[in-house]
Parts: sequence; C-alpha cells; structure tokens
Amino acid sequence: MIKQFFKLFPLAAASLFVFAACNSAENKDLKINDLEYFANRGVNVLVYSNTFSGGFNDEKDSGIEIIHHGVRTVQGGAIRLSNTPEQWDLVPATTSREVNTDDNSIEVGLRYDDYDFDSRVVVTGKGDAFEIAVYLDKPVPAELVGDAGFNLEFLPSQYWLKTYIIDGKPDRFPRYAVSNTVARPNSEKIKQYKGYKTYDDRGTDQFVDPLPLATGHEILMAPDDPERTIKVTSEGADLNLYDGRILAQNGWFVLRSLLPAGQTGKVLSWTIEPNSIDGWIREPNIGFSQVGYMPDQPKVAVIELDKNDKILGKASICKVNDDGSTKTVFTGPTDTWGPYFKYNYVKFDFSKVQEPGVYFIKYGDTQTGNFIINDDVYDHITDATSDVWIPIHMNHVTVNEGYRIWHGEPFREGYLQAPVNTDHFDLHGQGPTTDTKYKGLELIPGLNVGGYFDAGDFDIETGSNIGVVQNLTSIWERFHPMRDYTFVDEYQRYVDLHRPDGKPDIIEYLEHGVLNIVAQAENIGHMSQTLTNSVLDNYHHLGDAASITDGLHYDPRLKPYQKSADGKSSGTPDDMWAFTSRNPSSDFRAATCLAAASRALKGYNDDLAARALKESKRLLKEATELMQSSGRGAGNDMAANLQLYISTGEQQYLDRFKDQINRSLSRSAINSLTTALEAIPYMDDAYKESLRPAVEQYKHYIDSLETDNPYGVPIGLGNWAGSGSVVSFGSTICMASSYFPDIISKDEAFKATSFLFGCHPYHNYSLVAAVGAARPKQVFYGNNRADLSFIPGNVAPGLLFRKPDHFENYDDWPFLWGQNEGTIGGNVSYLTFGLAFKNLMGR
Ligand SMILES: [Ca+2]
Ligand SMILES: [Ca+2]
Ligand SMILES: [Ca+2]
Repeated sequence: MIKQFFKLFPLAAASLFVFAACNSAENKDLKINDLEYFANRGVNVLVYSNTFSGGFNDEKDSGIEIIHHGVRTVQGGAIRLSNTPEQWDLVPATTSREVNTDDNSIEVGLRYDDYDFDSRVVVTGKGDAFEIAVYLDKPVPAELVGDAGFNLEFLPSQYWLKTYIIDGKPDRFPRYAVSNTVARPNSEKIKQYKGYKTYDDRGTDQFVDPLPLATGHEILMAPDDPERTIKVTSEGADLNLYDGRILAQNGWFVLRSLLPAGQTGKVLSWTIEPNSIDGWIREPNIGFSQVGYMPDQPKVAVIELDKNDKILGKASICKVNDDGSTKTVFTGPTDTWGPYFKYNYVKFDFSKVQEPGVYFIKYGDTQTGNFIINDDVYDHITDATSDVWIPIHMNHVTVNEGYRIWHGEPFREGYLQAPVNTDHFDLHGQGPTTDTKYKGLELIPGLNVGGYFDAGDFDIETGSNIGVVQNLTSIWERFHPMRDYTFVDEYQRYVDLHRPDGKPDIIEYLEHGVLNIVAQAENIGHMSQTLTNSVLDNYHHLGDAASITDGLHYDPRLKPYQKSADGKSSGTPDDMWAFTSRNPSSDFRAATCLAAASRALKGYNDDLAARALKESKRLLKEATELMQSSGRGAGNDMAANLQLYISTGEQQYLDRFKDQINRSLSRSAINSLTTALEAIPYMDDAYKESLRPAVEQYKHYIDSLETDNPYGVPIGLGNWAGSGSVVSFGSTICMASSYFPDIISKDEAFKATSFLFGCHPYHNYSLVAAVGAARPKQVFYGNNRADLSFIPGNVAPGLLFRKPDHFENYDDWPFLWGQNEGTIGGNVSYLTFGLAFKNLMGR
C-alpha cells in the first residue's frame, strides 16, 4: 500500500501520511492467529512469544517482535531503563501474558524486581496497524524517572542506508555508528546485570550515553523499501531514535519514548503501521548442496514455499555450457512433503543427473546459484577448518597469515586465582574454597601455555578443551591425516598459516591442547572450570586477543592504570582468572584424554607424552576416590572408560564400559551408538554383532526423521541452533555405515552434508564459512564479527528457532551467537565428521 502511494507522490509529499483506506480487495487486518500472534500478509507481530529469559540476558530476540516480509527486523519491544540497552543491562521479567482474541489484544505484565517496578504493555490490532500502550498502576519509581521508557529495536543491517522521515524531515539511517554522545557521572548509571560493568571508564567516573539521531512524534522508516516500511506515531511523548551501535557493536537502532513522571493509567501510546505488500509471496528458498554432488549420489533439493504460494509440479536442472550458454538437461516432478512450521515444502529429486559439470536448479521463475557435479566435490570440505579456523583459535601464541597477524601472544601476565564466592558472567563461579594452595588474586604460575579459545570469546573452557584433545586423538588414531599446512613453534610461541613445517598439523594441534591441560594438572593440581576474563568489559572484547589485558602483572598496591617503576606490573585489574572449584568428573575426563593423547604424542613429544601419562594416572586415582567418597560412584563416563581400557588394557575399565554401554543402548541407541561403535576395533566379533539391534534401531530413527521434517536430519528447537546435532548425526551414520553397510547405506550421510552446505530452511547458504563454492554464509559470530566478516572453516549453529514457528539465520548481521557463533568443540567435531565422511566415500 505504501509503495503505491509513494509511486504516485514524490518524497516531498511524504509527510502527508495519507494512509488511506486500503484500496485492495485483500483484508489486511492484523488479527491474532492460532499461534497467538498478529498476522496479515507479510507481517507477523509477536508479543512476548519469546521472553527475556535466555542465559545471557538481552539476547536481542525477545519482547515485541516483527517479522516483516519474512525477516525478523524488529524486537526488544519492552520497558527498558536506558537509551540503548546492552546485553548486560537489566531486562524485565514477564509476570503474565494474556491473549484476548475478543478484542484482538495481547497484554503482558513486566517487572523489574530490583526497583519493585511493574508495568503492563497492551498490544491491540487495529485494522492494518497496531497500538502499543503502556499502563502503570503505580507511578514510575522516583529513581527511574528519566530512565524508564518504552523501547523498540530495529535491525541495523535491514535499515542502514535506507531513509526515514521524522515529522516531515527526511534523513538516512547511518551505515556506521557515528553520532553524538554525552559523558555522565556513574552515579546516574542504572546498575547493570548483577552489578557488572560493560565499560571501562578509565578513571573518569563517567559513562557514555548516546544522544538521539532524531526526535519527533511521527517517523516513517524505509519508505524507499516497501518490505521494510514502517510508520510509528506517538500520541504524546517524544519519539527518540538512537543508534545502539555507539556503545556496543551488536546494538540495534532504538526507537524510544520516556515514561512520564507521576502518572498512572495509560501513560504511553504508540501506533505502528508496518507496510504489507499487496499479495506478497515469499520467494521460494531452493535448498541444495552448495558444495555440489558426486555423480552417483542421491540429489534431492528441498524447496521451501510460502503457504500462499501455488505448488508447481515440476522443476528443472540446467547445465552451464563451456561457452556460457545454458541448457535444460533434466525436468522432473516435485514431490509435496507438506507443511512444517511456517512454510510448505516440496522435494525435487534429480539424482538422474550424473554427468560431471556445472549446473543450476530452476523452479518456476526462481533459479539457484551454480553447483558442480564431480567425483571430487567433497575433497576440500575440512581444509578451511583445519588450516585456518583451528590454528587461529590457538591461545598463548602469535598467529600470522600472510601479511596479517590474527592475534599476538595473549595473556602474557598469566592467570590469577579467582577469589572465593565469585559469580561469573559466562555462567561459571568460584565456590567457597579455592581447592588449591593459592589465595584469591595470587598468581598461579605456568597456565599461560597451549589451549584453545572457546568460541567468539577468548576464554579456555576446560571441558571443551578436554573434548578437543579427545577428538583430535581419535582423528589421529582413526585417519592419521598427514596434512601439513600450518607452522607451529611452541618455543617461539608463533603460528604461521599455510606454511608447512614437516609435522602433521593434527599432532601439533593435539600437542597444543595437551600443553594447557597438563599445565592445569601440574599447577592447579586438577582441572579448572575455565580460565577466563575477570572483568566484563574484557569479556566482550572484539579484535586482537593479545590486547585484552595489558600483559603486566596486576599489583593492587598501585593505582588503577598506574604502571610500576620497573614496567613489569600495573594497577589495572585486567589479569585473567582461573576458576578452580574442583569437579572430579572433569578430572576423570581429563585423565582419559591425557591417557589417550599420550599414546598419540609418543615419538613426537616424548617428554609431554610422559607428563600427560603421569598426570592422567594421578588424576584418575584422585578423581575415583573423590567420586566414591561423595557417593557418586566411580567413572560414570562410558567414553572415558573405553579410552582407559584402550590405554591400559585393564579389565575393570572394560567391564565398566560394557556394563554402561549395554544399559545405555537398551535405553536408546540414538545418543550412545557412536561410543559403542568406537569400541569395535578393540573388541571381539561377538561385541560387534551384539550391536546389530542398536544399529537397526538407529536406522529406524533415520527413517523417522523423514516424516519429522522435510530435511530428514535432527532439527533442534533450542536457544542455540542445531548444526552440532546434524554433525553428530552425520558422524554416527559414517561410523555405522562403515561397520554395518547392510543396515545403514552410506547414502544416508549425504543428508548431513546437504543440510550443512545449503539444503536447510530460511536461506540456502552453506553454514560452513568459505566452504561451498557459490554461496557460503557471509557473516559469523567470530572474534572479527565487528567487521561483519567470518573466519574460514567456522560452522554456524545455523537455523535458530524462534517461537512459535520461525527459523532464522541472519546472513547480514553476525551478532546472534545462537545462529552464527562457532566453537572449538563444534568445529573440531565438524573436522571429525568431514574426515569420516571423506573416508566413507573413498576420498
Ligand atoms: Ca566462553
Ligand atoms: Ca604442520
Ligand atoms: Ca594485567
């Protein structure tokens, strides 16, 4: 509607805002549907379908949200206590949610416990617009007057460079955050989550507050893009438009009105008119493997369709000829799978196309990017992960690539003992004792060696690092990959990408992981939970890891920011902390991985292999005693018992493993089959045969996924998207098929690769950075996310489910970790899967 209006009238007339009666026959009323959100063509308005209840406070996916022509461009509609809230600013609890279809409204109760401050937000559909009204039974608490307001946040990547018109004045959303700010005294700052501070005030005792880009009563956003056009009108209060990226790169554009002081009842009313394009139908999303296909493999595209779209009976494959011309080489029927959450799905089988070459898919007017059919298309699927992503995440070394330093040597000052009774923002904590010989804030020597950054952040998650060492050992023992394109010098603490050094990279990566775990065992005495930032304003660091801390030992006798005369210490409390509360099951896992790693390191680094074995034996003994004395029973980890049996040959571990695996498989084959299969090379034939029923059960599970969803893989609906489960699924298939090809065909493994490489909901980009010739994803939540970029080889968690029916993976906005962050654990699992897959396919 708005589109037609502005076609008739040039921009100068825009302030007339003639949102005249809808002249189309289509009913555009925003009505509450069965899933309890407001919907009309191209517009979904969600009211607290997703609440502020994630593990990390404001995750930018809660409150009042708008999915506008298929893209979730608006969220965060809530009473907030600052102009541009950051991740660790307070969020309201949702105390009630009432859906009233009679008067087409949804009401939520919001509460800030810290201020005993309650409010009600009522959203009412009114024709093709909706009203947001705020009601107070008691006035805004005095200490929040001037801070409490209603905020609504707009996705920067969908609005930047587009225009807005506020009270008749046109302007443009900025591509980069450049706008005015003021510095205000800290005493005026609303406290942040658990009293943390997201900023370092450098001794000024002031915080930075963004000033509005614009102020008015009526704003028309993106009139130049009908899919994004929205008008917001405020009855009384000023509307202020802010740029949240000023304080935090993951901030959104924020529209905000302050709540008035001293008033009760209806204190605020906004009218919001999201444009709905007449007869809009979302373009079909043709899912296929961007990496391509082997000639004789099954090839099935899954086409995701708007429920208003007509299903076409046929689709085609076109070949790109040597002279650039194209030719349709195959036309076949589509097969309707049916509805799955928001969309309809059809499948298109083109397995008959087998001749090597360059192709694309055509469905109606939609055609895909090109893909390759050839024997070797999968040969390089793990190279970026192995050559680039993993070495960049090596901690305590400098990492160079060509002309670029990815990071210098981080944390040269080492790690301090975390003080007792300390909560941590990354979901850890130090208990009432240190469980070490160190006092709080005392230096624990020797920990700044080896290990891997966890993910988009720079901590060492000990549990993940143990898993990484375990997986790298397993990769080495199963596949013996001799790939050597990384130079690692532990003495120089220097890593250079793409430079062979005569040593297999996997062994070097394994050594790097073991160095930190052995250092923890030797210096702490047991495993830490994590080695991590002590202050929040270091935790959200973006850029070079070596610049997070100042490299100088913290000396509390100095003033903040003061350096000692000898230049070796500073008064800046930025040193990293070790959280050392003892968890014997962690020690048990460490013992296991060190026993396994010592096998692999023998002949490569004999000294480290011997230290690893020594610590393994000690930790195993101590952990077993601790677990027994705490009544937890010894060795509840069947994978660990298997590894200990392989390392020691001792019957007790074999007995325990067999007992556990039998019980676990009888409950369900789905979670424990991989561990059971891993044992086959070390067991007799009878053991292998005993697994047959479990493998058959897994085959039923694989088949059942064909009716669960159109992609035939496990699709997670949690707050962290599910690529990891698809990788595990693929790994299990590869191993099961290699031992039981009569039950599980190797063809099943292509379901996992296809999904990861583009055959999935929302868009069809490869979820692995830089892998997938025509269209890998462009942005990931790595430590370079502020550049809207990626680190090659990263595997995105992928399709994040938003309640009640929306899958999402932003590819122009990296900052939602549940969609776009990769982890060291997840990416090493992908490497394991990729190598197993290539092995199975004879590559
Ligand atoms: Ca972390
Ligand atoms: Ca190497
Ligand atoms: Ca320091």
